[in-house]
Amino acid sequence: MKIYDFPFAPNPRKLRVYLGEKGLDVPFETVNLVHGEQRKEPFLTINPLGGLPVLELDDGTRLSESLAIIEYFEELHPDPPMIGTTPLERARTRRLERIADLSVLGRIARYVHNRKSPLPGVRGIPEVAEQMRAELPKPLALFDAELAGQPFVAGARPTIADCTLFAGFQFAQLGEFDPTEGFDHLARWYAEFRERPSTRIPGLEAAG
Ligand SMILES: N[C@@H](CCC(=O)N[C@@H](CS)C(=O)NCC(=O)O)C(=O)O
Repeated sequence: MKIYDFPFAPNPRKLRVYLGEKGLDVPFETVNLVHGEQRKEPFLTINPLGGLPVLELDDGTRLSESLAIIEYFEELHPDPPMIGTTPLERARTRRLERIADLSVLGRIARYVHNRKSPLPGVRGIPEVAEQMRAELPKPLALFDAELAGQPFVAGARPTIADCTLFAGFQFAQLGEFDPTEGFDHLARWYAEFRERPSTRIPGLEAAG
């Protein structure tokens, strides 16, 4: 088993943090997105959509989509639970993870790529960047309110919602802005979460 990965990109990062929290050790094979390796063979045979991460099983089966890969591991390794334990807890965790992905990570990614993309050949549209940035405070306020009364995004322990939100915030560094600015509870959570061993990228001193 291995994971095609580029550790600085948000969707692979989300999966890395998840695996770290679970204590699962899966080998990574780097596909350098900045060099455009995702847009040519052999990677296009691995994932015709040209996106990372991709999980490859020992029998050659391949699975793309970060959340599908996470749910696959979660079903194989339910402890510690990262999507809650009761139907309501699981629904609430998934709700927050979806908001973190679609309304925070996705917008931060579109902001970065439309402002000054690290990917080759991406021509940004400044108006789209500004629109993405303008749409961020509303979901960030939602997470700030959640974190006012609990240590992690979905409650007392880390879940997939923390992994996704963290990956989004890390990518904001490329956009040279701090998404926690003005949100005290989010700032507290981010400062604490980035100290967790799961956020470290081996070979780099700290999460950065
Ligand atoms: N929805 C997919 C998104 C996959 C994706 O687009 N990944 C980005 C990295 S965060 C990528 O590989 N981009 C390369 C490109 O657009 O050329 C997932 O969650 O895995």
